[in-house]
Amino acid sequence: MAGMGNERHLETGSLKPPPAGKDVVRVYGMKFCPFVQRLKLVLAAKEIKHETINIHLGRKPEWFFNINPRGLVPALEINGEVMYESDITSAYIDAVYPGRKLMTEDPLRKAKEQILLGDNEKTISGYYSFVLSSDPKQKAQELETMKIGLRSLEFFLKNAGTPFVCGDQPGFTDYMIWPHIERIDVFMSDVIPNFEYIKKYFDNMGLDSAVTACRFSNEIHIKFFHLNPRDKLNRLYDCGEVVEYSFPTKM
Ligand SMILES: N[C@@H](CCC(=O)N[C@@H](CS)C(=O)NCC(=O)O)C(=O)O
Repeated sequence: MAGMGNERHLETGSLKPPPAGKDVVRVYGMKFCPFVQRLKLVLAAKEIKHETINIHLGRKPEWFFNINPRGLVPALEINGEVMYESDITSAYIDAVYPGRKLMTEDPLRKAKEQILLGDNEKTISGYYSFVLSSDPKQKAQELETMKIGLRSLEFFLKNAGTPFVCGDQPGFTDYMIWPHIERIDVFMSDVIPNFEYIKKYFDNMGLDSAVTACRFSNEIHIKFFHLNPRDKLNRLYDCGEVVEYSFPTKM
């Protein structure tokens, strides 16, 4: 969807984009990256205008390592200052920009959400290892790892008694969790219906305007990822609509 940015993915040999204008929020992203999606969800929820420079992760432009030496997206650039890591950049945006405050303020609830995000790492690692493995035994193990994380989310939602992790509206923690839940439903569609509270949560999140703005159809997800899940070089980064930049990208 447009929220993720349809800008062409720049590759090795491309020209470095000119500096962003004063106070312009610039996101270095990749259209299908769930970590970029975290930041985009936060920007969408707070209705913050921004520009996107997409990076081909199989053939990264040389200059990108001067933006993020880790070579990862998302990266955020504002007035020449650069930050990276999806949770850190998202928290920065929430702290500094106007709009709905997304971070939970109550210290106890916030602590519980942070524990949940720790468990969510199991959901993420299990999910990736499951979809990237072709060994049935390993897949079964990874599914179990993923379920440890999902059980923690189920438990949280049941105890909280609220439609979202952050309460009556999706907040920071929801936007950190959602991108992988979206993908689990696409690539492992029989998993979420087994969790009563996560199923309701999934349906509720699907109605949120930030989620809709940053969500791809199952078909587009499958086209991008399943072409060859292990081959970063030949993924269809420019899958779907493509927008060209207003500045030159080639000599
Ligand atoms: N911990 C990072 C992870 C970001 C990440 O893994 N991004 C992937 C794309 S989904 C990436 O940039 N991969 C490039 C690479 O591994 O070379 C964050 O939360 O921002």
